[in-house]
Amino acid sequence: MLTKINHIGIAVKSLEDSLPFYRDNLGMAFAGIEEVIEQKVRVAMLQVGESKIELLEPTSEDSPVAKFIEKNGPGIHHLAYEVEDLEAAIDRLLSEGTRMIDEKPRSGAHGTRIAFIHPKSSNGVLTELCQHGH
Ligand code: CMX
Repeated sequence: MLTKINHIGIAVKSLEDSLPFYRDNLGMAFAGIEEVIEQKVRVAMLQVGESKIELLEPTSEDSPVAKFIEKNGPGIHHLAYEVEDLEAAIDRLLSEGTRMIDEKPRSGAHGTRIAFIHPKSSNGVLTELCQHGH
């Protein structure tokens, strides 16, 4: 069902303040900043081999990322796996009793379609499934 790790999401208070460490000190290839309105975040993507690091800055106080930072401080927020068929993956997980945050695909960064699994069903790790294209 899963083909690879697409990205690891890291919650940050400010992209401008946190980006230089990843881009300049760690030397990751910076692939640009994008706002994902539906998720209330601004996202900076950095490429590492075939995977990415996604820095997430909340754009409003009711963003899930704002809530996360308030509770835990900045840090690893979620893990995202790539799938070939998102609807099929959601259906299979639901039929097996997995608690999905998204029972239908939503829009993610860079033209992906995404669905989150609730951390209560994935051992405390917020887990995203993503598929390229629409
Ligand atoms: N990782 C692990 N656990 C998390 C978590 C995270 N990122 N965020 C919340 N939780 C846990 C909390 O610790 C809490 O656990 P306890 O009940 O044991 O205390 C529980 O989930 C409920 O958390 P909450 O603070 O009350 O927050 P909500 O229930 O309002 O929301 C969640 C939690 C995961 C459902 C919500 O954040 C969500 O829908 N996330 C998916 C969307 C998202 O995160 N978007 C941003 C990224 C977008 C992108 O990458 O494009």
